[in-house]
Parts: sequence; C-alpha cells; structure tokens
Amino acid sequence: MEGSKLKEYLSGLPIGPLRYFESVGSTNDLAKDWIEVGAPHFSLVVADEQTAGRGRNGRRWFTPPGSSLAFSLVLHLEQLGDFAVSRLSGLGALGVCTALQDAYSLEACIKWPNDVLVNGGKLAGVLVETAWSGERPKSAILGIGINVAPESVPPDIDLGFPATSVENAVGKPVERWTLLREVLLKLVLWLEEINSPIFLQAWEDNLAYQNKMVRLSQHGQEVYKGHLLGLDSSGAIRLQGAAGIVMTFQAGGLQLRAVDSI
Ligand code: BT5
Repeated sequence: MEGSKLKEYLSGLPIGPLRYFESVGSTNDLAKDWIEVGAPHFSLVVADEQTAGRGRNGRRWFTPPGSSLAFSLVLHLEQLGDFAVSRLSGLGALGVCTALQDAYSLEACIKWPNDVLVNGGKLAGVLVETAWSGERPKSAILGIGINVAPESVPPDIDLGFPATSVENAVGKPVERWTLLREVLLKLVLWLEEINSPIFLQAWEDNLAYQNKMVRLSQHGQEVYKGHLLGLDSSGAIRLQGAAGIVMTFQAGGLQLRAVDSI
C-alpha cells in the first residue's frame, strides 16, 4: 500500500528504479546488495522502519516506523565528475537543507559535515558509503535519514546533540513522501552542479556556526579549536585557531560543536 502510494508521489522524477520495504536493517545495506546485482545509477531504496540504521563510525540511527524518512540512493561514480566523491555528504546535506528552506520555509542549516539542523536541533543525517569493484570504488551509497514526525526523535538519553523533527519545526503535519520528493528534486539539481564552485559556495553559505568558535573532537578528545572559516574544494573544514593558524580537516570520524554550546 505505502509502496504504491510512494511510487505515485515520486512519479516523473528523473531517478532510477525504486524498492520500498516496510522494515529493514539498514537501507544502505540493501542498496549495497542491489549494486552487486546491477542496480542502475540513481536507484532508490526506501524503508518505513530501520532496525539497524547506522550513522558514522558505527553509531546508531533511530528510524521508528511510520514517522521518518530513511532512504539510500545509488550513485555510480563514473557518472559523476572529479570532485564528486569528496562532496557527496555535502550533496546529501545540501539537498535536505535547501528542500526544507524552499518547500517548508524553514531556517535549516548544515552542521559540518553531515547533519541538518533547524532551531539548533538535528533533524537529518547523511551517511555516504562506497561499494568497491576489486581495488576500485565503483559506486557510492548516499544514505539519508530525516525525522519527520515527533515520534521519530530518539529519547534524549541516546543523544549527543539535541534532536528535532520537521513537524516540530513546521508546527503542523508533513506528508513524508512529499518531503522525499522535494529532497530528491534538490539532490538531482545539486548533483548537476557538484563539480562547480556554485555547489561549494552553496554548501559553505549554509554552514552553521560561520565565523564562530567551534571545537572538533574524535572519540571524545578535542582535536582542534578555532573560528570556522569555511570549506576547501574537497569539503574539508577550515578553522583559524589561536595565533591565527589556519588548519584544514577532512571529516573522517570528527564531530563538530559550537564552543559555547558545550
Ligand atoms: C548520521 O550519523 O547522522 C548519519 C545518519 C544516516 C542515517 C541514514 S538513514 C538511511 C541510511 N541507512 C542507514 O543505515 N543510515 C543512513 P552521525 O553523525 O554519526 O550521527 C549519529 C548520532 O546521531 C547518534 O549517535 C545519535 O546520537 C544521533 N541520532 C541517532 N538517531 C537520530 C535521529 N533519528 N535524530 C537525531 N539524532 C539521532
């Protein structure tokens, strides 16, 4: 039922085939399995519920049924340009952020590298994984989770950062398949620009904490503290630390926090 409704909502979009599941471990795993047997570029896996949804570095991503968006897009790397691989988490975050801005009038922003925030709360996360063919990366899996209804927000005890949902922010019910359509439309548009300076500028313009003091940490240990200057061409973050030294960091397992919110 939901599957055929979803097909209707997504009809006419320039994307590949769709697979919809009531409940899965992780949509990224199903996308990976599908790649093994020839998933075309822009194939889409959508699930109502994930029982083993994951974030970066083995962290968990909460996707209870009936309240969230959880989906994975298959992108074949030979179809993308030179810069694309390092910009894909930016693509996911920018797609969600600009869909929320343009279709729902929300003041959404991106907490580098992969979170979308509204009113200081995280309502979406992006997980990019790679499928290999022998020694070479062949495809990317762009996994996106969005909290739509308030029930999708995990209990505080599970969180290292405040969370919210699209409905909390909008103040009324939001049809999740309409939101998915809006996000996919943005992803298609931004993917066309992914190798251009326009993309990088948009990603940078939408960053949270610009010119603010932020802290990067890994496994709870501070790695660097400085003013957030922006991004380099690969999407690495540039911070100006004490004594004016500018350092650049790739996302890896790093977590970013505004210093005054710790
Ligand atoms: C992320 O990781 O934010 C990436 C999340 C990607 C989820 C999608 S859903 C479709 C696809 N299939 C998957 O299995 N994954 C992708 P990270 O930055 O590591 O954040 C994870 C942290 O966010 C957790 O440790 C929790 O503290 C918090 N968290 C978990 N679920 C959340 C939720 N629903 N809303 C807000 N925060 C959450």
